[in-house]
Amino acid sequence: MTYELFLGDRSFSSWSLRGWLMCEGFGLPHRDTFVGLYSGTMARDLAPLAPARTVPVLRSPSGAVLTDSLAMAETLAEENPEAGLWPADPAARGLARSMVAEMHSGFGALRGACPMFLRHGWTGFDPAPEVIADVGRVQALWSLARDRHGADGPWLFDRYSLADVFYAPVATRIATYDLPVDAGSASYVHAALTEPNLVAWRAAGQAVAYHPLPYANLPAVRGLGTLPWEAAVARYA
Ligand SMILES: N[C@@H](CCC(=O)N[C@@H](CS)C(=O)NCC(=O)O)C(=O)O
Repeated sequence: MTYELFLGDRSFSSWSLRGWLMCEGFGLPHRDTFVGLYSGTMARDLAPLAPARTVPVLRSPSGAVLTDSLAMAETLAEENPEAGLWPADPAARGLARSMVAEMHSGFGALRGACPMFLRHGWTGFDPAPEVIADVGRVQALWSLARDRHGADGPWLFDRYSLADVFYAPVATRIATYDLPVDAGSASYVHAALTEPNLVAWRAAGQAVAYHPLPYANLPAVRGLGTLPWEAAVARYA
């Protein structure tokens, strides 16, 4: 029983990272195919998976084709009840589902101003008030989950769950752009960035050469300094 996973890019595609972590993070066998997210061939590459338009896409051994990360997450949880993708406790599961849904549909300011960027950290980024507000809401959700359900470990709930999958790219954005967070959130960011699957995903992406480097010319990052990735992560240790 092997899932087929269609992904875009390891360094810049936050939704691809989520799609991969929701398989890899729970030991679900998957075969990965990278489509031409930046080469112009994506529509052609995804044509056999209609109505897929974006990455990630998942083809289940059941034959179902899932074209959105939330649908993928729910289908993987439904088809693998023993894998523990959602927290077991109903109250925790309800909060995890709410947080995942809010991530999927929200945080537009943070996502717009701070694209996921796993090559290196930036220095001197000046977040707009709307970005600060989004980070404030993220921190409120993280501390609520951790206070109620995750106090004994590093994750949002008692065990690594889909909530951690969906917030992993947010943790990378906080570290890359050096966004100010409280101590509890900083330690969660550090746990998310040093999680072995995320480390492996990022490392594999470093081998890819880009001409030009996507997102490096965004107005928001023009004129900023750069910092090695490890130093950016260490800012949250
Ligand atoms: N709602 C979708 C969003 C997926 C998405 O926007 N993926 C980006 C890559 S990170 C993409 O495929 N962009 C190409 C495009 O929009 O044409 C999901 O949750 O899977």
